[in-house]
Amino acid sequence: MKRNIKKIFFALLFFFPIILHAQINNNNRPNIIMIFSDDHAYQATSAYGNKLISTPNIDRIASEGALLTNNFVTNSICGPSRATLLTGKYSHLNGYKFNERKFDFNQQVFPAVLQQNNYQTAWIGKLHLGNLPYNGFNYFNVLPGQGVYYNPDFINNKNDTVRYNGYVTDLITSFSIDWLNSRDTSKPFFLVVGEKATHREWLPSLEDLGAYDSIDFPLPANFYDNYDNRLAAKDQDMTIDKTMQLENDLKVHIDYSKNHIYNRFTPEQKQIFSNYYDKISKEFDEKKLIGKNLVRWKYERYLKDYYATAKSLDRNIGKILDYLDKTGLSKNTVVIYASDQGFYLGEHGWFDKRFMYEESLRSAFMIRYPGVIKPKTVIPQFVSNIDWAPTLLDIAHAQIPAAIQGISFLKLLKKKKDVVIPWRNQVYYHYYEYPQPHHVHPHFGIRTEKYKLIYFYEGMSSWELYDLSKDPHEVHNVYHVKGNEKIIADLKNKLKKLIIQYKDDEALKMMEGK
Ligand code: SGN
Ligand code: CA
Repeated sequence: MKRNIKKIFFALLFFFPIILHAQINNNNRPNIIMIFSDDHAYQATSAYGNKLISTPNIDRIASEGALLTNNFVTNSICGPSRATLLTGKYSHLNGYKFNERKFDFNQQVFPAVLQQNNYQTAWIGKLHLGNLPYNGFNYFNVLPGQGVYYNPDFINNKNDTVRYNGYVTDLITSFSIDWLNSRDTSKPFFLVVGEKATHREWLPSLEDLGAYDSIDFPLPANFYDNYDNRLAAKDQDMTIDKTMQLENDLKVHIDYSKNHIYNRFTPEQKQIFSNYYDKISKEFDEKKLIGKNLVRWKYERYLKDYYATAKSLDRNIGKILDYLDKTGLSKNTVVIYASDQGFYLGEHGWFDKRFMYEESLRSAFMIRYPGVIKPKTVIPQFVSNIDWAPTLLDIAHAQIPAAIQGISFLKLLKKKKDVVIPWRNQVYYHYYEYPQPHHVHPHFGIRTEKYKLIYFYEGMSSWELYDLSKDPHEVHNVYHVKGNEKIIADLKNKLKKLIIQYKDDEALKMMEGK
């Protein structure tokens, strides 16, 4: 007995400093939840100033923390944005330039560094990297590919594909909360809640169908853009007018037997869904719209479905925030809301993304970090999605690998008033996927505070210059306007420096050939 007590005493003596050390370490390391949506335009949130709809739960993250008003992506599509999130690198260095490939998880991904720093990590929901996240994640339960909205399949980390009954955003929330409840509480955690919403075909939870039907959404100023002097903009395939489909996108006269999305419905779900969309189809038939009236109707229907899908998303974000409050986790948990890229809500007459124009170049990003970020902080500095990984590592007190191309913006978030922090005032962009889908010609370019210079190189050789201070809607390409030669030379010089800094050899060759 005595010997046992002695043993326990010595064991405690030995382990106590380790336990204490781990405890101190963990106390300094906050939990991190990144709610990462898909195609949710920053201009579709009330946090970023939309007054027609409201996203109270998303807004809560910004008002209790910081809103980043100039957060840009490096390549505005889904998979590449996620690859950049994981690696802190541009597409040409992480190897993921296009959607629908297989992301190489053998390379360094920042959640693996978090794991080395005692974090427990999980990705739940949409991943869309053509691969499973076996490196960097202790747990995953992800949608195959794009996933579907109703009664979706998930692939779990035992590699089983399981179909669940319910709406995708609700399921992702409940799986996330299940994981939080079952996690190892001795460790800090990093959880990505990978949302499918608000991706095309913009399907809300059944309870939100028609949520915005009473609102007439005004057309954006450049809705009827004629794409003058912009070859690539003229040549795209992403207009509400021609590309957006009445059946697949706007659910007019759905052929339920043929459509893989809807043949998962239970009879009850189908009833609710078709009750709503049958009315829309009837209205469509009765109106017999043509020309501008038809386009306008499509635009309205598009936004009504899109915003209703965002409403389901926002409610689910509220559930996560409530869970954190109820469990006392809010105090020591950083919450981020971001989207994988921006999206067009009728600007230039478009939906989708890809172009280096503002609505798709810029994405939502807000972060709440109690006790560290003052409520209602606004960060106007130029931040990029290459900076997300190093910032999260910095928050976790982990070392940032030298190969990461971005820089931590934690110091901007913590900033005291009147302290000037030197920061970049330009960003570099490079988009590749062509011709399908949407026929957007590959391009690279630079955005400064005042200007944007873009070079479209595949299938054409075409430069564009915008003075954003005079032309925020980017409809006047002034590249060939006399008097701009000096501005262009200066921007090309800056662009080339960025290309060299970020080691984009392919772009450098093109710049040197010019
Ligand atoms: C699908 C969509 C496209 C969209 C890409 C990429 N078509 O192909 O409109 O651009 O995904 O989106 S759909 O008819 O199948 O919905 S991304 O967000 O994954 O990059
Ligand atoms: Ca996306």
